[in-house]
Amino acid sequence: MSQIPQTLTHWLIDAQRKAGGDSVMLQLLDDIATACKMISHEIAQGAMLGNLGKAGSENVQGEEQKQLDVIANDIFLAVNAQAGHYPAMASEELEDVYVVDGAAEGKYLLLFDPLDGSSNIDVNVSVGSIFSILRLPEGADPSQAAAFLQTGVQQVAAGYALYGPSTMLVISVGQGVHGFTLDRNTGLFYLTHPDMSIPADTKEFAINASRARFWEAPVKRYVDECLAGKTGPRGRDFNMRWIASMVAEVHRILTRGGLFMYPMDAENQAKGGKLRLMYEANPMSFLVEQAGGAASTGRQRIMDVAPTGLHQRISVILGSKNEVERVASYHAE
Ligand code: AHM
Ligand code: MG
Repeated sequence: MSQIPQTLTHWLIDAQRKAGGDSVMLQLLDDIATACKMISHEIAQGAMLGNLGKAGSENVQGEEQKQLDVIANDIFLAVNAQAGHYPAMASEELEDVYVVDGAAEGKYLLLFDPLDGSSNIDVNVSVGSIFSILRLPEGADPSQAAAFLQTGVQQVAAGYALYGPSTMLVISVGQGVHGFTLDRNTGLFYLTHPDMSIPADTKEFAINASRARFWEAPVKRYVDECLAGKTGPRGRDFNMRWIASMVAEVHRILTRGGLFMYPMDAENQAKGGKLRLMYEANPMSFLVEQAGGAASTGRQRIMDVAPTGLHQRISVILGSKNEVERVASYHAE
């Protein structure tokens, strides 16, 4: 009999057998996978479905919504509401908590960014979806944002879908990071990247250099030292990348290492940073740490930050451990 790669469903069954307990996590991740497949289809059809372009509305952050932001958000809500495991969800695209009808018994909370990097959609560059699953705290009211305001270390699962040349789902339930690739013919995700791990050292970093004039001194120092190359204090040449799609950047780092920074800068300081803690920074930090990397604000571990708001923003420095620690040490000096 010829060997076929393991499907996501079989991998989840295996993982549940090893962990013991009920099959709820299996169902939750299976639903996430379904939502991501549907979004992948919408994106892949691009202009043919008439989905590109602006939606003519703004989200809670005052950012212009693309049609696909709205479509992806609707798909995430509808698919993940069905099984009744989430009494409430929160999304980048919704100001308030979304209460799910008929799911009062649900024990989990879902946070997501349905379409991250959406400025890339119209130019046919990779985008993604990011999700974070939390337990509903005992006695908490799921309709209140307070129920969601848990530190990143309390996440029970997190992951992303990358809609790139191929669609991938990368997840962690706290036992390593595993990547699955969508086969468009069978509609199944297959395990293609088991046990993804981030090398501690790297010669590649990612930052939006157009913001250099706003950076704080430690970030400026780090980047200057990288740019100085072989003859500078680092004694080696560095390569730079910027896709403007965090999912694609984190995926590259999980594949071959690297450092990603969207640090605090003078222009974003009043907002707390650019990226959102609850559905961008925390789930990505969970994956990065599970893969042996590190994730810091520059001043503290991201997953230890006590959240104060659903849409709170934060400084993000993540990836290869030794480089994250170096940037953090520059902040400490
Ligand atoms: P979004 O959630 O509105 O798409 O914004 C998040 C994205 C990240 O994916 C990416 O790292 C960053 O914004 C890019 O920002 P910039 O346009 O400043 O380069
Ligand atoms: Mg986003």
